[in-house]
Amino acid sequence: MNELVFATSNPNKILEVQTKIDSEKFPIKIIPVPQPFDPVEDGETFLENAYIKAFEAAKKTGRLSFADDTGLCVEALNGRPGLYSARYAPTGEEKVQKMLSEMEPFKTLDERKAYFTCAIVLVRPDGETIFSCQSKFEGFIDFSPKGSHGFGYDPIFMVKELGKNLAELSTEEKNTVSHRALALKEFTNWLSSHNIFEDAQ
Ligand code: ITT
Repeated sequence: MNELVFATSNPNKILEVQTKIDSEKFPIKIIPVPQPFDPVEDGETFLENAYIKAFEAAKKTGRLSFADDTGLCVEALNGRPGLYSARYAPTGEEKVQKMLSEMEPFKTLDERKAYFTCAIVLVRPDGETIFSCQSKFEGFIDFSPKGSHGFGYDPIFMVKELGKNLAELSTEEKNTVSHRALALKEFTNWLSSHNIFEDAQ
């Protein structure tokens, strides 16, 4: 089976991506990049940061590699934490608590609009980008955390259509709606119509 290296140090992302690829029976084997893997993400956009991670993994392994760069953008906070979502606070729990206290002044759901964005970039070892896309998944910042699945900001990200927060969804359920699932869908659609394995690696 053809293989792609996934440039991440986040095991939750590996689980979500693996589960999505398996559920679609998509004929690609995902190989997590060998750890430790911690490139400096100093890009000015999500796409630039995804490229930095993917290229670093492609150089390290000599193989086609992809990365996902994700952020939570909150309307009332002028789009913060956005590109700085990983550095907002050290742990998932602390991120959630800090966000809840920053959002304290905003008392109605309408004032608590937010979205996750997920950029995916696929890079060859010579540094050429062969695919990129970016998704947007809209929701609201809840007034308190709910659920125990997922990671990061999932306990406070409310999906209005489902009446649930992301952390209340199983990996399979999160994969039917999330920012990562939307971007992955675009990625696998593109992969099905392009034979990148013939001469790319
Ligand atoms: P890699 O860069 O190694 O892939 P990361 O966790 O640092 O792992 P990102 O920079 O893409 O990944 O994500 C920034 C932060 O956003 C991350 O630390 C999480 O706290 C949060 N995050 C990312 N994806 C998320 C998701 O699906 N649900 C909730 N929070 C998420």
